[in-house]
Amino acid sequence: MKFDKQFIFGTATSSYQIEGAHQEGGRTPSIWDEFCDIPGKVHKSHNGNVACDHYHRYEEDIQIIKSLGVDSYRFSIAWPRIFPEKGVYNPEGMEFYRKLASRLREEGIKPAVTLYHWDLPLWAHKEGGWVNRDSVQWFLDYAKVCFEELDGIVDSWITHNEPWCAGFLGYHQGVHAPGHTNLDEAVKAVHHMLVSHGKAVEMLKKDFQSTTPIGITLNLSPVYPKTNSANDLLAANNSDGYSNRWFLDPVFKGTYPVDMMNLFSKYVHSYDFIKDGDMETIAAKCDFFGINYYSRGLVEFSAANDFMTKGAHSDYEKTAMGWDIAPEEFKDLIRRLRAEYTDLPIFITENGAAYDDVLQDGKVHDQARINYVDKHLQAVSDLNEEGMNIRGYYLWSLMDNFEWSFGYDKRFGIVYVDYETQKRTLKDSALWYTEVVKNRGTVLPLNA
Ligand code: PNW
Repeated sequence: MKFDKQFIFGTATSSYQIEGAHQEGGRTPSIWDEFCDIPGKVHKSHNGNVACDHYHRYEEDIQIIKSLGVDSYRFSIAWPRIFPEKGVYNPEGMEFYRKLASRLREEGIKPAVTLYHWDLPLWAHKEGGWVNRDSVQWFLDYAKVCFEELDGIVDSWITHNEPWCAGFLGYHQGVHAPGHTNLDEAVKAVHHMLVSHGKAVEMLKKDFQSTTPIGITLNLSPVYPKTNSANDLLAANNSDGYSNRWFLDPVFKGTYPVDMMNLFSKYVHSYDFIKDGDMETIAAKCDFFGINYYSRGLVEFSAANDFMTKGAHSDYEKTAMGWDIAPEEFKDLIRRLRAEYTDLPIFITENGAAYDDVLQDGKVHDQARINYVDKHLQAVSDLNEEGMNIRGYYLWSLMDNFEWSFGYDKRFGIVYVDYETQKRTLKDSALWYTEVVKNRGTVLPLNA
């Protein structure tokens, strides 16, 4: 694999997953703080109260990022640090991100900043959260102060991370905060997230006259039918509609997919939450497109489910999440995006794998993670040879962290975190990634 000098190598994290300091600097709870307290929702009732204590250890963490030699670091801002109460701006919360972004820049690392990585302030949730259309304005108020205070020291903005997870896992499947199971709510929540995305893009460009690149990150998973039966093909089409097209179509074509609107209408009573001009807003032109890729879907028809189709068993090798390792399908996905949706520069804003890592004698031999990342980077390199214009790759994650409903049970980091002592240890994958970045792709054998 080979990458040119301009290619951006990075690592990624998000606020709730690493920061801790849940009651410091004026922060109030988010929906995740509350969700973690609901019995049975999060593995062993883990929460983000301390997490990786990054809020206090960010200087040390920046030194680790620097030692990796990466070009960029992707992190997210915790909205409840910025607006702890409705309409109340908290400059102390902003100070943390100003210090973080400035220190990164001093070390030559480009900050790529996500505004919404799922930690909705609890005050907003109490007023209906994303289901309430007012959430669009709340988000814009929040985005505005972030742009005012940080545009200029941030290298790129990402409005939303994975509205599929925030919307469908949160309001439809109930496995993420706020834990609701109502499709009618979920499509409204998604719609308001997407409108807030489009309006934030317009604000940065028109009101701020800023040239900082801005985009959105979607998690996409190409879906395949278990067999070529008509039923399985239908199941795959519907699952693709639920996971991918419900987001890609509005963002790039300014429409929701009609087949899915019809399917959803069993649960969605009316679409009149879509106001005049909304679809044009959602399709506001961005500067890049962010993709988080982990795995493919393999589905089979089940009479009980029309679009949340049944995951089929596959004989693919899997990560500790049980997710198929599927780099070829990643290539299919990118080729399809180029053919059907967009020529925008693409950034892989997340890719990585969880494994059951063991720390022994100060080392973690995570060859399986190296293999995973190696295969996917090879795919990126191949895709660029085909002219697919992928401009960067952010490995998820910089360090082990709070993996949402799996708590601290699943480790995605290339840096191992001992949650008792907060000691960080570079895994073999971190040492390997450092070499890849340094050599712009040439893989050296690792004498681990
Ligand atoms: C992403 N799924 O989440 C998030 O952006 C990260 O915060 C997270 O830690 C990472 O991937 C690893 O999971 C996802 O169920 C969560 O398909 C769930 C799914 C996909 C992505």
